[in-house]
Amino acid sequence: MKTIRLTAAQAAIRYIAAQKNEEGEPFIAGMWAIFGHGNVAGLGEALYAARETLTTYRGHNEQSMAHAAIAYTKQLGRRRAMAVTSSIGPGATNMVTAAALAHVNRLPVLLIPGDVFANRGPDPVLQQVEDFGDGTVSANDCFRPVSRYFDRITRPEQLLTALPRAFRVMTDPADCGPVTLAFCQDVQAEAYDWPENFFDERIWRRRRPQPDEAELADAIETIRAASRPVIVAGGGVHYAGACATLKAFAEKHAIPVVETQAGKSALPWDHPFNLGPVGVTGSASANAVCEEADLVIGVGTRFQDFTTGSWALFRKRPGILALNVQPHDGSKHDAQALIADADVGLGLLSEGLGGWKAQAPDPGLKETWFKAADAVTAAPTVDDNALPTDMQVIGAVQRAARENTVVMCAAGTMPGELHKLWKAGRPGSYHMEYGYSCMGYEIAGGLGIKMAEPDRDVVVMLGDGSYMMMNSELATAVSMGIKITVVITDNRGFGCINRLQMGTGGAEFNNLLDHAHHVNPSRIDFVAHAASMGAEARKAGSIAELEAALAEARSAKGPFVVVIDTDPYPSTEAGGYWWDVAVPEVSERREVNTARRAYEKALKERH
Ligand SMILES: Cc1ncc(C[n+]2csc(CCOP(=O)(O)OP(=O)(O)O)c2C)c(N)n1
Ligand SMILES: [Mg+2]
Repeated sequence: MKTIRLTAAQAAIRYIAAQKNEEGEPFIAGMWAIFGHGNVAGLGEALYAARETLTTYRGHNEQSMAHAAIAYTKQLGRRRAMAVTSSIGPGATNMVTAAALAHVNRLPVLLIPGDVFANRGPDPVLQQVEDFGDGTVSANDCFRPVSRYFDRITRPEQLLTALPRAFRVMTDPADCGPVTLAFCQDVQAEAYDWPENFFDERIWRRRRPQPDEAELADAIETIRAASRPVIVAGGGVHYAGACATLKAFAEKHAIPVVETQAGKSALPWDHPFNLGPVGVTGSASANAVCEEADLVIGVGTRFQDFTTGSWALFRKRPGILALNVQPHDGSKHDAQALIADADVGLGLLSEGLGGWKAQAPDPGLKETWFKAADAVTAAPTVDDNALPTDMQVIGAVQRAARENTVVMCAAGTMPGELHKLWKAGRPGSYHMEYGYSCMGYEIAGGLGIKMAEPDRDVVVMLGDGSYMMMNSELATAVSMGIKITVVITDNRGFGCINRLQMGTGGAEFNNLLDHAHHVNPSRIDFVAHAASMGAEARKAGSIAELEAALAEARSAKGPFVVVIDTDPYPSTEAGGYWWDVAVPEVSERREVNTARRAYEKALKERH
């Protein structure tokens, strides 16, 4: 056997660069890195040597670098992914939140935190977490519950099995998620004689699991027996590339489709069978169809509480049929499972159903919904001096959007409002991280989306809270010459949580900056802040000025930030659904007691 002598870090990078997707592209499109103790000497040297085959990108925070990596793969429907390396200790634990985000959203990312010395010679090293009773624990053990595959590389030759395992997990549609290879720093630098064929190019095909015959037959029978079925389209529709098949399926069998946050844009907003967003942040049209359905056909959905109205939406106990590639998701809430790739599954179901058709949805439902939605997104009249609402901001962004625009967000007021109100034209035009709904995903995520699809216009929508939590990759976008448009709605605090607090009977407390402990009133200048990182930045004093700024953003070369003050109180009243948020059973506040009574009533109705 021919061998080649390389350090473990050099071998890892060489192997990573040789892994291709079925389109022949490198599966790992690049490595985000912040070096420090534990990765600069080993991995740093290897990445430098391999810079022509695997690009290294430098960010400003390990968590947000990983957000960029995760947004990249989400936007590409998991066809490609990115890697992120950190130092040991704080650099590593900074990535734990991002690992959880990828885990919840079933998105592949390769995390390579440095780890303590395997030989333990210099222990304890700088940043080493010392467990008094367990010599095998390091800070990286925090990654275990939030990785689909976790390994600690304590000998070079472990990579011979660990790396193929890592790629198997990242490219498997059912198991897909974050992989953490905690890489001991002495091992990174250690040389080994590697079999040369370990570095041969390898193609990782996307597996498209076929359904079990009996499960398929049962599913066809279940659908045939239904008279008012509804399809809940989740993120799996996008990841399976099943949008066109879903559209054909809905049309042929006259079954209405409703969309989750991850599923939105599977069907164009104005398609007659797209009844709109479902659940807590859903449209009245979609939720009305779900309430009356006798069969819910979940396609690629995790049935998260925002989708099911904490299951209250299905209180009439319709049958649940779950077409999912992952048995865990396909069996939730006693669902009848059809375990298969969404595209394959829908195709076979359609074949089996032949000419069978359900009753087409009432077009009046959508008409009524859009009347309500259009009213809240319309530009304010000229003599309206009130602060703009977030819904009016969405209207302005929508009017400025083009066919290739991607709107994105993760947390705050915007996800719910965008789910309800955004009119998504084509698959991939709506990018919402609402699995982990992680504040701070937005700017770095926008960067990742633009790296994935450079021809798209990327509009990042976020609140002042999310911006303050994590904004430094704006400077990365500036230095990489990456153009994204960032719209900051400044309502001076955590508006959506303030409303939730009020809705559960709470006093306005610790959410808006005015209601938080302070000596001086907040006077954050977001325009100056963004400009200080090199972005072009504007303040819009009105919706009309926002529209003008968005027009200006078109010709910007790099990131363009628009800040607009909005009213923290209003949200779209139309549509929506109950969400289970536990209200205190005893309280001195009358409002809490009232909210508790309403809560108990809602719980009774659900059960
Ligand atoms: C990392 C993280 N911390 C806390 C939360 C809980 N949370 C959700 S939205 C929100 C407030 C968001 O404020 P902002 O971005 O200003 O949006 P707004 O609701 O004011 O429009 C908070 C604290 C979260 N989702 N993520
Ligand atoms: Mg805010």
